[in-house]
Amino acid sequence: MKKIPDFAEYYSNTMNKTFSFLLFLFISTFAFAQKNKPNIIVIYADDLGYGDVSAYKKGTLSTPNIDKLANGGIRFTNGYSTSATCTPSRLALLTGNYPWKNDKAKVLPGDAPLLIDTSLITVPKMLKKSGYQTAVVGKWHLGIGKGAIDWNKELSFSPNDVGFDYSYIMAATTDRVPTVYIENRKVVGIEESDPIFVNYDKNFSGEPTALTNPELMTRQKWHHGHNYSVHFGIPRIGYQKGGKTALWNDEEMSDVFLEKSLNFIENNKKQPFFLFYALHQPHVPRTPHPRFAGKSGMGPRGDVILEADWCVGEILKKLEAEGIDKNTLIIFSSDNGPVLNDGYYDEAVEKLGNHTPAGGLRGGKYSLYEAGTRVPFLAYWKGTIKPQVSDAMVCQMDFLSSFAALVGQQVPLTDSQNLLNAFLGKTKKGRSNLVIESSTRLAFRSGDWVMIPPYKGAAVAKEVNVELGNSIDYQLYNLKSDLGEKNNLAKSNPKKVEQMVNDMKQIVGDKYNFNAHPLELK
Ligand code: NG6
Ligand code: CA
Repeated sequence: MKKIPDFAEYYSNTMNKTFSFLLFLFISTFAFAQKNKPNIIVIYADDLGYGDVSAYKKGTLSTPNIDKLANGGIRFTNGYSTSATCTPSRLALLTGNYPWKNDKAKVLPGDAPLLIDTSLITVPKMLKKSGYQTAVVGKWHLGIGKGAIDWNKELSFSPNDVGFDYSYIMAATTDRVPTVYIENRKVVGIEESDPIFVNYDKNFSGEPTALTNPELMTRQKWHHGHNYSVHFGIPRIGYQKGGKTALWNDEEMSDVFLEKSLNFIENNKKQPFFLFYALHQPHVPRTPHPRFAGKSGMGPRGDVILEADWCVGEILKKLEAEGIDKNTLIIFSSDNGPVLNDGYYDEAVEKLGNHTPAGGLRGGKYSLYEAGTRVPFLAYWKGTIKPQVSDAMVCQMDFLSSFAALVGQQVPLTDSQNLLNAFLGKTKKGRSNLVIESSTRLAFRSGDWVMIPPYKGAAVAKEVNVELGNSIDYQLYNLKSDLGEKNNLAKSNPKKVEQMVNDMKQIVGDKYNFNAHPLELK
């Protein structure tokens, strides 16, 4: 006869089962949540070339921490920014739209208004809908405010208005005024008794510049441009006056941005977070902390790359120490390709030695050739992404749709493609094509081919000494057999040119007069 359990036994059995079930539910929900809502960190270097990362090109510069991401995750060999300069690439990364659709998406001055329409979806806005805490730390360069800015008051139209819960940024670049940090909506350290003023057209009367007082340039001298106000012994672009208590120390910048990033991770480790860690290296002026000065043997450019690499290592250490390394997707990339002389005498050219920042690609920053936009591109997620090299064509513009797919959000139609499976290493299939941009000139990458339409202008940028991609002839290269873009096949394969022009027109629309030769903006 079946024993009838007494109440205590019945109760304890049922409770055990209920408890086990709840425990199972809790663990699986937690595991599900972790898989579907990992922390996401985008580490975004400024002007770092395809060959500057040793995992891409073993050379004279060693980047062991970035290599950890490359060797423990996916190293994309066809990873692109949309543009060969900063502002447009960042716009595309955050909004998922081709930047050349916005006529104002050019390298912005430090007092430019916010470029992102606050009604648009952005990566952080989308992630917030899935419960993420979001932050941007580092270089912004997407504008602030919406007209004349009073830097001494609360700033409107800051990163906090386009989806970031927290921001600690520089407004534009290290070589542009104002040379101050901005935390959320306030200039850090500004005092009422010494307000700061900024002007890009006209100097403030009686204020020194690099031209009137060259002796102020104790740390670096300008080579081209960069001859306006001088701060920290370095001449900049634009005029500024006052704000002495708020002005940054360039050599400490790397540590400041790292510390803010580590604090954000620390404060948000118990919930999903998105951190856009926008490194300022190796953009000019290159000012390594004394800990790194002289360490690369390549002058400041090499030194600040080592400094940036060290920062990546500190982020990895922190994630491990907090026990969230297996729950964090890290993407590492760069906003555009490399440049050596970008306006200062800093020995980047003289001390380069055998190092090849472009890693065998043609051109560099500002270029329509591959080195302008094909950049280091890594995806790392310990325990989830299997180490591999992927030749899938991926673009930073694809983060919006791909991250949305990861966290289960719907996003409006943009130019961003859902390449989540490529970013997780589950497929080597990426985009079939991509329009790349440099200073309002466009080129078209499709499959293994790239077609550069004819453009007016210098073949080589005079001061920076980079091949821009301008030619009066169409250019066509097969990147599979000719990665260095040495053999122009346009004349021998006019059918391919025609097909690519037609495909490009489908995307670009009537922005260009394709009947003009060279091409003209309409
Ligand atoms: C150029 C600057 C260059 C750099 C670049 C923007 C001069 C002569 N050159 O105009 O130094 O600041 O703009 O770089 O001023 S980016 O990476 O932010 O796009
Ligand atoms: Ca840049």
